[in-house]
Amino acid sequence: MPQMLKVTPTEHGVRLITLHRPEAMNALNTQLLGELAAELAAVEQDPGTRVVVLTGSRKAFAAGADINEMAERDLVGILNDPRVSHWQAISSFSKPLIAAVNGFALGGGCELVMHADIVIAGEDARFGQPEINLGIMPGAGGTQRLLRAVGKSLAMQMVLSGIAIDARHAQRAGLVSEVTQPELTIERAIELARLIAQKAPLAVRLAKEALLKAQDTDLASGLRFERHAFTVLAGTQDREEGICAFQEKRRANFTGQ
Ligand code: DAK
Repeated sequence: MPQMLKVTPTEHGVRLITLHRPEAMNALNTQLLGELAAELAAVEQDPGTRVVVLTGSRKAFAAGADINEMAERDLVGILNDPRVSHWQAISSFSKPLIAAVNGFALGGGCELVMHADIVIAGEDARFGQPEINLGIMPGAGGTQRLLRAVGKSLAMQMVLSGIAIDARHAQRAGLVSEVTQPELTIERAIELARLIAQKAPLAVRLAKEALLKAQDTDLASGLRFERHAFTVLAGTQDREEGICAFQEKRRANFTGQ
């Protein structure tokens, strides 16, 4: 049973996972990251859960790695850090992941946001990579994913100065897709998740993979992957169902076959 997560049973194909470590602004210690990695691994095996919404509290999505825990680690501890494998497990999650962000998303918290496929933010959300203030730098993909998300100049500004940006700025820069009133962030993320959960699962999965490829491959290889994925989907029952439903003017009933 997770202790630092609240997990809402799957409804309409959507599972809501809430980071719950209120006494420390959801700082990501080894236990919390481990519970999250394990929960996502369980969702991966559950055909009934098609989309995950990940959120924190109104005050903080997550204020970064747990600084007190970091203080206890020396170089050997860092080299054998169990958090590395937890981060890897989180980054290999293949179903759609939507982050609903309110309050602070700092350091590892901002990096966790960037593991999500879609980010919905409350107006009061703040995104930042303040590691430089601790004499370190981002270590869970922050330099690589932030630059790809917001471009070189803003990524450099955020990582080198440690200054956070607000939700509107994050949206203009491409880190966030929609900004809502803070009390509506989770509701909007769930609405979007339910919509995606109704689509053909194989198409969703391959489309996600193809879009992620675009971030780390050259155009020719990306186009080859897209062509291949498109061809794979041509042989699915869900493609037949989607086209039939359109022609028969009814809603498609996708099965993942
Ligand atoms: N760690 C531990 N405790 C934290 C924390 C954190 N990151 N952030 C907040 N807290 C705790 C505070 O210590 C305080 O605890 P008490 O004093 O009440 O016991 C409580 O949460 C409430 O915080 P504040 O009193 O500070 O609340 P404020 O509203 O005044 O300020 C704040 C909120 C979020 C602006 C502030 O707490 C803050 O600046 N927090 C630190 C933010 C930060 O520097 N984050 C970056 C951490 S470095 C790795 C991958 C990634 C990373 C590391 C390793 N590997 C793959 C190995 C990532 C590194 C980081 O994220």
